[in-house]
Amino acid sequence: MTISSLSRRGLFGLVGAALTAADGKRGMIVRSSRAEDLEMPLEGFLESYITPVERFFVRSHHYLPTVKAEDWKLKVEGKVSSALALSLDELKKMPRVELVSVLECAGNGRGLYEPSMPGLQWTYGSVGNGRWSGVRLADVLKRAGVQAGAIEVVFDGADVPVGTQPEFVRGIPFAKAMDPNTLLAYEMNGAALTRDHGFPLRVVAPGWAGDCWVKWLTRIEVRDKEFDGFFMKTGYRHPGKPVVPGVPVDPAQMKPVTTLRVKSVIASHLDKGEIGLGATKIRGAAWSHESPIASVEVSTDGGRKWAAARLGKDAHRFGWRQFEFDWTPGEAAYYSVMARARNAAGETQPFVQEWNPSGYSNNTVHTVRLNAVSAPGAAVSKPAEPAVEAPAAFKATCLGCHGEEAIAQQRLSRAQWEAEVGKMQRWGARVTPENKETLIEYLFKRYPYRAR
Ligand code: HEC
Ligand SMILES: Nc1nc2c(c(=O)[nH]1)N[C@H]1C(S)=C(S)[C@@H](COP(=O)(O)O)O[C@H]1N2
Ligand SMILES: [Mo]
Repeated sequence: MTISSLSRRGLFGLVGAALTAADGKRGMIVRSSRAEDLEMPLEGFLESYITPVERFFVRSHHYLPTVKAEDWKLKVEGKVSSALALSLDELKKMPRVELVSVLECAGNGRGLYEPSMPGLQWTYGSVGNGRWSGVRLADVLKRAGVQAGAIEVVFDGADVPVGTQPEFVRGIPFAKAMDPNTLLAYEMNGAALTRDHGFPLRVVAPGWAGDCWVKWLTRIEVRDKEFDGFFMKTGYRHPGKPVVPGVPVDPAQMKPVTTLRVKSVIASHLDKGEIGLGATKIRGAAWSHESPIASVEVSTDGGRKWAAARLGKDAHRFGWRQFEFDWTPGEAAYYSVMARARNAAGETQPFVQEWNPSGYSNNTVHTVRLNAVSAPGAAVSKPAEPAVEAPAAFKATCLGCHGEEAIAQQRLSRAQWEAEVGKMQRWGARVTPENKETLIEYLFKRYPYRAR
C-alpha cells in the first residue's frame, strides 16, 4: 500500500493528532505538543530534496522561547583572549557560508527498539535535509582568540527548563568546532530561522547528531575541561558497542553520542501493507555522516538477492540521497523488501538491531513487509486501545507540564513506569504518596508494553 493512499485514510492519526495549518507545520506526527516535538511523516522523504520548513521535524527539550533579535546578543566566553558579545548584524557582516546537511536526532528510530525504553517514540522521521547559511564557528572563535589548552566548545540556548528538569546545554570537541563546515546559522532554506528551529541563531554540525545543533544560541564557552552538565554526563550517551538488550549499562561506561550512522529509509510503502502484482517503485532516502552515500541496494526477497537502486541527481557531501528501485512483484506472496546504504568509507547498516539503553543511533536495515495480492484494498484494522478509566489524580499530576501524547506513545513495563514516575517527581511533578501506586497502576494498564 502506498503512503498516499494511507494518508487519505488518516492512518497517521494512530500515532498522533494531526497538526492544524495554523501551526505552520503540515501533517506532522505529534510526539509532544508542549514542549514541541514533531515527526516528519514518511512522505516527507519523497516530496522534495530539501525538506521544507513546514515538514521539518522539531525536537525541543524545553518550551519554545521567544527571542527578539534587537535584544539578542551572542556571548563568546571561556578560554578566549577577548570575550565577545555579538549582535545579529555584526555576525551577518562576517563571511557568509552556505551548505546542505541532514539534521537527524540521535533518538530517531527509538520507537523501533525491542525491548522499548522511555523517551519520545520516534520511528523514521526525526530527520530532515536542510540548506543552512551563516558564519563559520571557527571565524567567530578566531575573532575571540582561542587560548592554549582548549578541548571543548559548549553551547547554551535561550530556552529554559520545565519544572526542575536540567538545562539543555551541549558541547562538541574543539576540533569539530574548528571544522570549516561547522556553522552558526541564521538562515534555513534561504529564510531567517523560524522560532521552532532556533531563531535567531543555531549551531550546524554536519554529520553529527542533532543534539549538538543547539538552537536559540546565546552563549558559547570555550573550555579546557569537559563540561559535565546533565545532557553531557547522563543524557545522549551510548555504550559505543552493542549491549545485551534490556540490561542497564553503568553510565560511566557510556560516551557522548557524536556522529550519525549510515542509514536508509524506505518511504514509498508502509510495513505490513498490501500492494498489487504490477509495477511499483521502492523509493526513499539515505544519508551518512562526514562520508557521503556511495550506493543504496534493494532486496525484495528478504536479503537473498540485492540490486542497486538509482540515486537521485541531487548530491551534497552532508545531504541525503533520494533513491528509487523499479519492482514488479508478479506473483502473489508476502515479500520482505529491504534497503541498505553504503558510504564512501565503506560503512554499511546492520541487519540485526543493536540495542542500547536510551535507544540512540538506530540504523538497522529497514525491512518493509508487503502482501502482494491481485486485488488490494482490504481495510487495515486499528489495534484496540485498553479501556481503563484515568484516576482523578492523573490530569492534575501528569498533564500540567506536557500533554498526554508524551505519555500515550510509551510502551513500558510496570517497573519502567515506576521509574518514569520517579523521574517526573525529580523534575517537579507533585506525586503524593497516596496517589503514586494508583498512577503507576493506571499508566501500566493503559499504556503497557506492546510489540511494534
Ligand atoms: C513539572 C513538570 C512535569 C510534570 C508535572 C510531569 N512531567 Fe513528564 N516530563 C517533564 C519533562 C521536562 C519531560 C521531558 C521533556 C524533554 O526532555 O523533551 C517529560 C517527559 C515525559 C515523558 C516522555 C519520556 C521521557 O522520559 O522524556 C513521559 C512518559 C512523562 N513525562 C510522563 C509523565 C507522567 C506519567 C507524569 C505524572 C506522574 C508527568 N510526566 C508529569 C516534566 C513533567
Ligand atoms: N537550545 C536547544 N537546542 C536544541 C535542542 C533543545 O532542546 N534546546 N534540541 C536539540 C536536539 S536533541 C535536536 S535533535 C535538534 C532538533 O532541531 P530541530 O528542532 O530544528 O529539528 O535541536 C537541538 N538543539
Ligand atoms: Mo535529538
